[in-house]
Amino acid sequence: MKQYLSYSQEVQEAMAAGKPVVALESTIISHGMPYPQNVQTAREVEQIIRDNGAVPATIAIIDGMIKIGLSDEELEMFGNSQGVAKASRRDLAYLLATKQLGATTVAATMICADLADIRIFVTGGIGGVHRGAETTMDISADLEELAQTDVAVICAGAKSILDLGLTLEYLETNGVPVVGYGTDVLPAFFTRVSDFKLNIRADEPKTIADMLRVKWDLGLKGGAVIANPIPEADALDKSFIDGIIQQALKEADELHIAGKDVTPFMLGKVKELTEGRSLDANIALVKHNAVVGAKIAVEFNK
Ligand code: PSU
Ligand code: MN
Repeated sequence: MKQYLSYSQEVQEAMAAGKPVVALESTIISHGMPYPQNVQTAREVEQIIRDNGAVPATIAIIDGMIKIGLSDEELEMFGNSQGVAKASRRDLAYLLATKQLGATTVAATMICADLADIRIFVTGGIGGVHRGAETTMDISADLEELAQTDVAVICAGAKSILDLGLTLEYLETNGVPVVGYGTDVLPAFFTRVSDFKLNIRADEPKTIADMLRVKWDLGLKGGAVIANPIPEADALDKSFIDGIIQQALKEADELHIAGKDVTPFMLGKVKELTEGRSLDANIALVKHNAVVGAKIAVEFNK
C-alpha cells in the first residue's frame, strides 16, 4: 500500500517531527472553483494552516501515485488543466493504474489521508443526499466514506443544493457524529443557519479533538463532520441564494445533468447566477475552516 504514497518534503518532515498535519482535497480546486481563484485560494488556505500551527497536505493523484502534499507547479496544474478527472472512491484504482491525473473528492481524500495516517481534513462543503434522491438515488459517496473511514472533515455544512434533512438522516443512520462548531444548527454553506438542529455542539477545538480521540480509541470506525458556519460578514442572504439554487436546479434538470457532473454544474451555475458572489463566499468559508481545522489538528496532536 505504501508504494502508492508520495509525500512532499514539507509533509514528510512534518510527520517525522510529529507535527500536526491537515489534509486538503483537490476536487475543490479543479472542479469546484474557476481558475485562477482556485489556485490562489488553495495557496492561501495552505498558508492559513501553517499560520495556525499545522502543516497542509493537499492530496491528488499524479502519475500512478497518491501525492500527499503538492508543489506550487502541481497546484497550478490542477487548477488550470482540462484533463483532470474527478476522483472518488470508485475511480482511485483505475486512475492510479493508468497513471492519469485525479482530483480527489472528499471521499477519495479521506481514503488517501487515512492511508497516510492523517486524521484531520479541511474543505468547503461535503457531498450529500441530493434533492429528489428518492427517484434519482443521487447520494454522494462522501457519506458512505464518512461512515467507514477514520477522518474528521471540517466544512461549512452542506450546500442547500442538497436535501439537508435527508443528508443528516443518512449520517445518523451510519453513526457519523455531526458537530456544530459554535452552533446548535447545521450551517447551510452560504448561510450560517438551517432549520436542522444538531445533537452535538462544541465551542472549543479541544472538545472536538478529545471527542475524536475517544471515538477512535473505542474502535468506532468512521469519520465525523465538523460543521463550521461561514463568517457573518461573508454569508449570503438566505432568500437570495435559495432563489438562485432553485433556478440552477431547474437548469440542471432541463439539461439532464447526472452522476458526477451534478455538483460541479451546480457550483458553476450558482456562481454565474450570483455574479461571483457565491465564489467570494466559498473562498471566505474555506479559509475560515482552515483556521478551525488547524486548531483542531494541533489539539488532536497533543
Ligand atoms: N461541495 C462544495 N464544493 C465542492 C464539492 C462539494 O460545496 O467542491 C466537491 C467535493 O470534492 C465533494 C464533491 O467531495 O464535490 C461531491 O461530489 P458528488 O456530489 O458528485 O459526490
Ligand atoms: Mn452524485
